[in-house]
Amino acid sequence: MVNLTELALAHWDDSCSAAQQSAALQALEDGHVLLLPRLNFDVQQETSLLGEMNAMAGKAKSISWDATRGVRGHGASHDATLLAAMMERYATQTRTLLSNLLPTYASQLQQGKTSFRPVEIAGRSLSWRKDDTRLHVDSFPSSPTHGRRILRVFSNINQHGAPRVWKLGAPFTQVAQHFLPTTPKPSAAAAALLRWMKVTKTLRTPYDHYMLQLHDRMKADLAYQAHAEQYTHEFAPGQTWMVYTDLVSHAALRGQHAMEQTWLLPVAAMANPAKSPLAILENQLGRRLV
Ligand SMILES: O=C(O)CCC(=O)C(=O)O
Ligand SMILES: [Fe+2]
Repeated sequence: MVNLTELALAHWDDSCSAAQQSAALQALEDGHVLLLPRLNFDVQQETSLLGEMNAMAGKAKSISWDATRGVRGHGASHDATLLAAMMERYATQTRTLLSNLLPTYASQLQQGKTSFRPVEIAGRSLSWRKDDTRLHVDSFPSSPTHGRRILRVFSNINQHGAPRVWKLGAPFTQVAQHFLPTTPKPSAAAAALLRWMKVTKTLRTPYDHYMLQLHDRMKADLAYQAHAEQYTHEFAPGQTWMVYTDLVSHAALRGQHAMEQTWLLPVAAMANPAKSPLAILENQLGRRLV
């Protein structure tokens, strides 16, 4: 059984009932994917980009944008102004959606990167660590979160009817139980060195160490990939979904043309912080991690 919760919102600025708000909050914190099957990200102004980007197949897996650094990862020939406008519109619309749907989070959400994913996933050749067709939980090697949650919003903007096909895997408590016993302990000296060498933007806390280890160990373990509990789900074009990708084991198998917005949330802003990866790992390891 795939853990999916559906809400029938049709516009990014729809107001939400208290019942919808609490259903959304609970679903996300419980590790469900919150599916908004009628919420489409309109790319009419930028359809030219979608065609042009076909030519990029095999290159960067995503083009990213944030307000301070602008567009990154696009080829010189691509229209950075049009790309930036599309990305900024996606960031703004997801912010509006979250403020209506998750009002208790709204003031605490920190905006992360926006990405546009122009390349077909299937057949891409990437190192195992970057290969998102393998089940994993998200952890960013150079951007430690210090325990903050990674909440991501995705929209399938494929114009040719192609679904975005995901796998969803075992609950986080099981993932942690499976991998923690063989995971090496973090080293404060190694973390300081990584910071000094600017490999990480801030100090890699023990929490970030364990999350990165889980990400890597899941992806590297082919027996785990083959035998772990997993379900396939297809997100149709025109659909939007959001999920805590630090908690939910996921993989993206097929699909082309998607938008994604990352939001970070302090654990204290959750309705139930005990459901965070931080609390689950601290509980299993019997120590503080941040
Ligand atoms: O591109 C996607 O659909 C999801 C890929 C993924 O796992 C990720 O971005 O963390
Ligand atoms: Fe991921």
